[in-house]
Amino acid sequence: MVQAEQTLQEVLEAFDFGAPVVGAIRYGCGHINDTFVVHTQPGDRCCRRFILQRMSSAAFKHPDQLMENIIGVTEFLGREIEKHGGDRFREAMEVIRPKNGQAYYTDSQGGAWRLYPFVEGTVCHQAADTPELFAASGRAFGRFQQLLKDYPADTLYETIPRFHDTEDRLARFKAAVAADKLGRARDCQPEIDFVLSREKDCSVALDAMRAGRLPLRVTHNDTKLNNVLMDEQTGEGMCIIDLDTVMPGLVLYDFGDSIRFGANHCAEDETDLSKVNLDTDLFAVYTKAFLEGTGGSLTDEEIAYLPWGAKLMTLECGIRFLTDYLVGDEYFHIAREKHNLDRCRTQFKLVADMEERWAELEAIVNQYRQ
Ligand code: ADP
Ligand code: GN1
Ligand code: MG
Repeated sequence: MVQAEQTLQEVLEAFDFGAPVVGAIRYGCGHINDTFVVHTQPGDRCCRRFILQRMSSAAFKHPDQLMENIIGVTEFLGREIEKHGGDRFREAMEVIRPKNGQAYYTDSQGGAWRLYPFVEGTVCHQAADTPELFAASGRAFGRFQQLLKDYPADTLYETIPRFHDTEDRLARFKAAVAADKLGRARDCQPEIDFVLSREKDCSVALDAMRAGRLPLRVTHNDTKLNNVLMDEQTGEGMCIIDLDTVMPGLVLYDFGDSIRFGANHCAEDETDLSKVNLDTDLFAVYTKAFLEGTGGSLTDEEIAYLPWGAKLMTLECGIRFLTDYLVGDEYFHIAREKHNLDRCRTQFKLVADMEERWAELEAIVNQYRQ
């Protein structure tokens, strides 16, 4: 048996699935964790599925703190959902502990693994194929924000320090360009210049926060469309997943990251940039739905900064992809050469589109202010 298979076997034995395991295979399109779906066969009943994940050691240095956050947040969400008459086992994640009773299992190679029930009857979309779907994700992320509004933010660990600190992302990018350890900077001078000419933008949200104009809240921080499971029957947002980055943050991070990923009709790694365009109708649909989901709880300043959320999350993500390309693809999973550079280019094309249509974005946000 090769090492990877041996490790997987060891991990499967560390959990009690309540029935014989019939297989475990790679699953999903996440860029960070290694995700497997585990199939079990409980006697004469239907196959039960689980999501088994090896948490990324490149991204998360303290899996113990990460899991403490996730257990705290999922239990809190479960209680809130029950209070509102919902089904906590479909609308919130639930951590299944390994046999040793810890929050996760550490394998003999040092990998940290966690287990969740597979939320059945749901679909995970990679693109906003219809406005209704995108609106549903907006309501779900807005509601998520609402549900966590009384969560004690000071008990949350910062699982990735300075995650959406765009100034810090810029500084790390500059260091990667200066070091250029793989000689890759020559492939991407236009992209490097794109970032350098937007240096001031990187401080806009942080300046507003430091000036006390934008409050810290508990935010998800990774609100891609594929981090919400949609109900197969109703098409509504069912369960928010990928809670690794739930931390104190600005609401514009959650709004902006959804726009970055979803308000267009292309894959994040599309190589034909003529297909990469911001869809302002989708921007409008999401803005309306997200604001509805937050239940009128945002301040006027927060709402005014939403277009900046979209631009900054897109610029920052492009900077992160480009930095990872320059340092040798250490963080984001890649499937081909220059994958991170391709991803960076789609993000910068979207930023340029947003800049061109800035007045339109502001007008849309104004229209949906409550
Ligand atoms: P990553 O951080 O790598 O993106 P995710 O936690 O988002 O990892 O999981 C990757 C994919 O696995 C998701 O996009 C989704 O398709 C699927 N997934 C994760 N958790 C569940 C779950 N509890 N039920 C069903 N599918 C899930
Ligand atoms: C990662 O984990 P996943 O695939 O949902 C990343 C996000 C990026 C995104 C780009 C923990 O999201 O910050 O915006 O890729 N998550 C982490 O697709 O770094
Ligand atoms: Mg994910």
